[in-house]
Amino acid sequence: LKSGPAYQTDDYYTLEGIEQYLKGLAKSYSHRVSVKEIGRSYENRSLNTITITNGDGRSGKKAIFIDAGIHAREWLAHTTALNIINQLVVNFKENKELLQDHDWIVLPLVNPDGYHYSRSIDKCWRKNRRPSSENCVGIDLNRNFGSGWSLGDADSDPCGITYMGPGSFTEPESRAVQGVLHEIADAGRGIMYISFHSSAYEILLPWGYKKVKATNYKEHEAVATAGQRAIKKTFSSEYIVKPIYGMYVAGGASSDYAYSLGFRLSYTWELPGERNGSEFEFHPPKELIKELVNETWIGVRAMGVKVAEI
Ligand code: ING
Ligand code: ZN
Repeated sequence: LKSGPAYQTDDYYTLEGIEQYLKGLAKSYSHRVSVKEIGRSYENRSLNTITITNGDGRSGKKAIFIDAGIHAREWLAHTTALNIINQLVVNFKENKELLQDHDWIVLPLVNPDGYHYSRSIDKCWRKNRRPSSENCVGIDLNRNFGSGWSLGDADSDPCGITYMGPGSFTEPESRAVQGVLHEIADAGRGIMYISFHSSAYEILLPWGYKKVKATNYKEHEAVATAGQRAIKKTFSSEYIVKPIYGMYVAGGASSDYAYSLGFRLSYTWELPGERNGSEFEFHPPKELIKELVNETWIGVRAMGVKVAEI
């Protein structure tokens, strides 16, 4: 067996680096892994998912869908998703129980145009890169989904940082996510959705567009708490588990949409923005990448184990 590309922890990935990493894995582990283009961004970049199985050929397993980088500046999110892929593919032996009854599908880069812009021009860019008016650019993809679109904290000003767009699903990137979520949910396979953001150290539960708890809120809480506890035990970091609306009411978010489609569990995961009291918000120093992504993996893994029990 050839060994595939190693996950890089010494720096943030470039766009090309991410694509090469995914394609390299699909080549080296073709019996367990496949990469698929699910759409293209406004600037015509590929949006690639990687589907990870245990290679037993059983189809129709429940699927855990993870995405990252809806917001361009949240660099830790992209690399956290890549580490999860690495754990499931390269460290397969240690983690294969997680793939026994579930496939994992990961979209590590929802907003490649924004990420490119954030890496090269404006570090704090959040939205996509489609012109939104004569003078402004960008739609907030996490306000552009079709669940409670335009409600609450969603800006109708095209120049605003949380601009919701001219309608729901007007953006190629949110439409691509909609497509995969639909495909999984319609096949009755949607067990868990996690969307990575930063930087509030929180695991957020539905709903976000209204002040109502998910009907299976207890179950959501039980699975999230498994992650929270595992992280606390290993790293002593303290995540908060709460409904999205406990932070602020906002419509058009991806995790509300996934839940509305029938994903049994749906989370927005806010990664850490500080360590040992020093704040880095969206851009942790490179030296911290390894520790931070490993911390999150401990939590995601514990949630995967818990989901296998339900
Ligand atoms: N946070 C999310 C945001 O889009 C959120 C929080 C999630 C709001 C779901 C509404 C619904 O604002 C970050 N960090 O982007
Ligand atoms: Zn975000």
